[in-house]
Amino acid sequence: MAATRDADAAGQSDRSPLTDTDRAGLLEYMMLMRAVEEEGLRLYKQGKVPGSFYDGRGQEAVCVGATWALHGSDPISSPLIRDLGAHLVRGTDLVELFRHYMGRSNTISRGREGNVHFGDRTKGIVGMISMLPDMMVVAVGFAMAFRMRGERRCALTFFGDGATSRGDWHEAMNWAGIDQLPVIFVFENNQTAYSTPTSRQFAVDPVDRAAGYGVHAITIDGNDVEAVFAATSAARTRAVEGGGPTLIETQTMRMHGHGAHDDAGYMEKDVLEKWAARDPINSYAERLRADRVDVDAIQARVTETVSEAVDAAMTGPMPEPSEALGDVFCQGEAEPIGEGPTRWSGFAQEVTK
Ligand SMILES: Cc1ncc(C[n+]2csc(CCOP(=O)(O)OP(=O)(O)O)c2C)c(N)n1
Repeated sequence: MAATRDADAAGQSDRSPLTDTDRAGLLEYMMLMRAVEEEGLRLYKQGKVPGSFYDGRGQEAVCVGATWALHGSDPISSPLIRDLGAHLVRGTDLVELFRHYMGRSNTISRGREGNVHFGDRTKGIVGMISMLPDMMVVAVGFAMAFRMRGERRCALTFFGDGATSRGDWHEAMNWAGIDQLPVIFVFENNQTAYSTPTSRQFAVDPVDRAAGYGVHAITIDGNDVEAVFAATSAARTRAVEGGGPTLIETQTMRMHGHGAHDDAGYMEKDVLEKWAARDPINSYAERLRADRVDVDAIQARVTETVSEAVDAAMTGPMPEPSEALGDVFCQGEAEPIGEGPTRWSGFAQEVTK
């Protein structure tokens, strides 16, 4: 299977199924991700967020566009530290999220961590673990289960360029290719793994490597949310119809340091300026403005929502040290993933069984 770098091969065309409501939604969720992360960084600088803070500035189009194209029953394993938008599209509560950042107890992780390593089974999201890219293999496992049970579902996983040199990456690709499983690999090529540029990471582009595993692969503009939506939507159709896995390389740029503790002094200024001019939110806002969408109203709503959530989050209590060792192991049967009333964009409305 030859790799293709042609976006049309991903099923993109002028006949986008996106409605005006979807377009406004895509912009709103990208804006929401940025506003939440800007607040998170502010709270971190005020000493209210322990540890560090990680954001995905400049990469909002990837996680928002990809998640928009999934059905609510399609699990994501797992959104990474640049992929907050996937959680937001699936309906993560903002007050809980800010409490989580601040390590408060009545929240998703009950104060055990303040990072973007959380998951929520009820939303079909498996939390990430730090060892990258272990969760890629978990996504392939989901896809295998769907195949065995005859379910029309597909799994999606995100990974960065840094992950492509690890063994798990190759194992996941190989397994998905051999069994032609319903899985989507979203490759967030943000040009650097911490301070290591891609030129020092691989001699052969992972998109070209994919062909060696029997995985269909394409490259798209990761700063164009509609391109990400279209590529993921086509990959999902292909997956649930038995066409096998797809790797989507999204070309984008990490506009901040690795985390709040990293000033990214190793990045070249002119490169960042070039990418700043292609900011995914600004460019999409401009495009929608030309279509008479009230972008300012969307931004105002986002700013107000986030500000209210931060105020409400301040009241949460801190966790009791005596509870630290609870919930380490699963008691009884694990709950099913994403089989409840998960929120999703409304796309991919197919019967799942
Ligand atoms: C196996 C493993 N080695 C090292 C790390 C530490 N680490 C966390 S994020 C990161 C950089 C990952 O780069 P990339 O996958 O390109 O994602 P990006 O941070 O650029 O979004 C590293 C080295 C890790 N989490 N797992």
